[in-house]
Amino acid sequence: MVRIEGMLKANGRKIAIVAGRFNDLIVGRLVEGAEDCFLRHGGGEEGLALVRVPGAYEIPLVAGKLASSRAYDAVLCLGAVIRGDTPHFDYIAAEVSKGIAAESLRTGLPIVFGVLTCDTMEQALQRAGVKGGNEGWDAMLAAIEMADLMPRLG
Ligand code: INI
Repeated sequence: MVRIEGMLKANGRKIAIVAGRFNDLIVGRLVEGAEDCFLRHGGGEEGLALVRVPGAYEIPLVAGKLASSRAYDAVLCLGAVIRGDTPHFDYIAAEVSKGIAAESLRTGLPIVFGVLTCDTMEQALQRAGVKGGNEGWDAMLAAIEMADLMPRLG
């Protein structure tokens, strides 16, 4: 049996981060976690690009454009959608998740989903590394693995 898997090495890799400005208290921490993960896995500062967009809803369009450019090995999407008193949350959460998946399949490039969808700000803070793990760090790890895996598939 041939086993094919991606290594967690970011040396020489180019990854674009697309991050929403909405809920920046959370998203800023996700960006910090993602950058830290990339550097700790051998990536260089010159290998990272950060594109800010107004909110999570705008992420898929920009992620798709970056993926189409073929200038990056992967695109990492970071955002935070937090439930309010109206159904707004459901529309944005559905569109951003569907949109990111669609752009990744359309372009054939890994576009990783690092968008938090939480009921409360407290849940979001916990997932942004205030108490424990940082989802931005975890999502970057997935991006590094996928960036290494894709060229191995031929
Ligand atoms: N954008 C987010 O990233 N998170 C949210 O929680 C959010 N809420 O709740 O409204 C949000 N709204 C903005 C949206 O993403 C767009 O930027 C806006 O609708 C303009 O298209």
